[in-house]
Amino acid sequence: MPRETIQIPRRIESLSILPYEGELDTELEPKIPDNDLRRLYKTMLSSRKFDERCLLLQRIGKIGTYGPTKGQEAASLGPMYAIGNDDWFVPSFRETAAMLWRGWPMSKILLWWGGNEIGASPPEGVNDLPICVPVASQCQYAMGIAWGCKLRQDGAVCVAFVGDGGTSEGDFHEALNFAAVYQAPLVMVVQNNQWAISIPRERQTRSKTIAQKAIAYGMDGFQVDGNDILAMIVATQEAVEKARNGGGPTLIEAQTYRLGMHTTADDPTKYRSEEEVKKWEPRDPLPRFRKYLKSKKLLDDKVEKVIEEEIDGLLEQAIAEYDQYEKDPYYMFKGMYAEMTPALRRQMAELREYVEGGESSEKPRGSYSRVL
Ligand SMILES: Cc1ncc(C[n+]2csc(CCOP(=O)(O)OP(=O)(O)O)c2C)c(N)n1
Ligand SMILES: [Mg+2]
Repeated sequence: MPRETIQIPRRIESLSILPYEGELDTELEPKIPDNDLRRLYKTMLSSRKFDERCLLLQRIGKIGTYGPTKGQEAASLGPMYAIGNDDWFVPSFRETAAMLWRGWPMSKILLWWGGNEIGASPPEGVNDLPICVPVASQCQYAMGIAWGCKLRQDGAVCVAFVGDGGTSEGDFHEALNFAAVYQAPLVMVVQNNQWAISIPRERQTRSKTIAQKAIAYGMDGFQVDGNDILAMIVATQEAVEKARNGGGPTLIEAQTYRLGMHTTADDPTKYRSEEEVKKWEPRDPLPRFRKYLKSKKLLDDKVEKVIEEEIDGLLEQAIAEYDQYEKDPYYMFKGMYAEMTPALRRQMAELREYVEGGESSEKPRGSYSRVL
């Protein structure tokens, strides 16, 4: 048998439209109505302001923990513009901007981070799953949903999110392999923010890109500038259209950067350099999009002020709503199953004894802090 190079008929492309320096490539610029551009900007800014506020709320003990999304807003928001309400959105835990676009009230997102199950119930009228923390487990749900859409022939597609760290989990591989075999209408967006807590992208995989992993599954891969909302919209629109027309799944690698800490329990200065953060700051998706809108005369100081005031009002309202809910430290046990298991009952009693027993009581054996 001769020795030959196997030709693999798959595309891996990269895309960036909105520059952080230099000129816009007008040939690649998508035609998006002005009102939609403004709404996208408002959502992105809402997400940023919500993020800043959550950090403060965690510091004063109002929410348990929080995973900031600063710098990653375009990567999750862009794909949402490419789908309709009947399509499915399966998030990981850094998709605040996407959730706001889909109509999740800020108070609900606060409830989730505050440990209240009500924060996991999606708003009416959209096919969304809640925030998912067990890394990459959501890939399996997304694949099942996409396959279900195909079996039901309802024309819906599923857009799911996972992090670069999540790509090392078996769940990610199994979901993509299955989705490709069954040609399920799944668009898997990897938010490659360069870090999985303190593990850099280089130690996550030897592959040059995450997008190229698509080749092994037999699907197309797309490496996109994840801090460029226009590129994220265009890439997802193409993948969604293909999936809707029976062309199967696509893997989109959104190259982005976590400008903040992993969560409020993390200190990133322990493992990454200030120079690296400085390198990514000019690529921040928010000022890039703002500059674009200003160049199109869709934003000026007056409009911006109105938008900012509106968002600030919504934030205050959301926090006031959140404050009205009872904070129950035992909910993590009671809310797990319809009926508590003996182990959960035992753990709850142990915690209650510790909390109510004061200083002298023995510390519970397990860790009761929210692990993220
Ligand atoms: C199955 C599982 N293992 C470990 C964790 C703890 N954990 C939370 S986030 C995280 C890193 C995830 O990195 P990545 O997928 O790149 O997402 P990012 O946090 O960067 O958005 C880990 C290990 C978890 N939540 N779930
Ligand atoms: Mg990551």
